Amino acid sequence: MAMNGFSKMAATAILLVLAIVPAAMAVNHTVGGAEEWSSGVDYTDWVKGKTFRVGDILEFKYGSSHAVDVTTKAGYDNCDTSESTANHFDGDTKIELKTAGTKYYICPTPGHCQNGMKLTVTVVAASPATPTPPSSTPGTPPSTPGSPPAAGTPPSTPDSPPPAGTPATPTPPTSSPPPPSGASKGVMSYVLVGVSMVLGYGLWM
Ligand SMILES: [Cu+2]
Repeated sequence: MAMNGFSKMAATAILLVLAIVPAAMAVNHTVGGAEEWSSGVDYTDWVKGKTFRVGDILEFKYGSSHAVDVTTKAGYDNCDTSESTANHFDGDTKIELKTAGTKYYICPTPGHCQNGMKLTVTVVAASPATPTPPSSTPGTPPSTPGSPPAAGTPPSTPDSPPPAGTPATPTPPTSSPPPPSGASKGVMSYVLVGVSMVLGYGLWM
């Protein structure tokens, strides 16, 4: 039953790593790139080719003549500030994209929105699955690369593990290329893998 404990430990380490990766992929988008949030920038052009996911950040950087209004489609289309649901004017506004859907932002300074200082982005689900276009049906499940081993099945263990109580039975595993000299060494390698993954996780953070 010792093998079970070790494989559980390794599986836990793997799950920890897998759980961290998507969180690390949240992106901070500086609106307008180097041109930031200002007059004379084509924001429909800036949006092209970019993917905005739930959890990403839109960062608006701008001078004191500008501001950011969160608005509706009507507010965006008509540059109508009476539609605004929030107003930011601190010069460095970070807006987290909390839900999927289409978002609308305009500069409320008179004339700026009409001259193109307006932004709309389509936010998609957080999972890094297939980048589906916004209008298609969001029914495709996230595609996992390959087929992961079933839970509880330790990777590359000997087909017939030694019975508990006889630790020194030299049965080399058939699936791993370099056969260790004993079953106990095989167990030790699993411990080392598990420990190094946990250590790597710790260093990574
Ligand atoms: Cu402006």
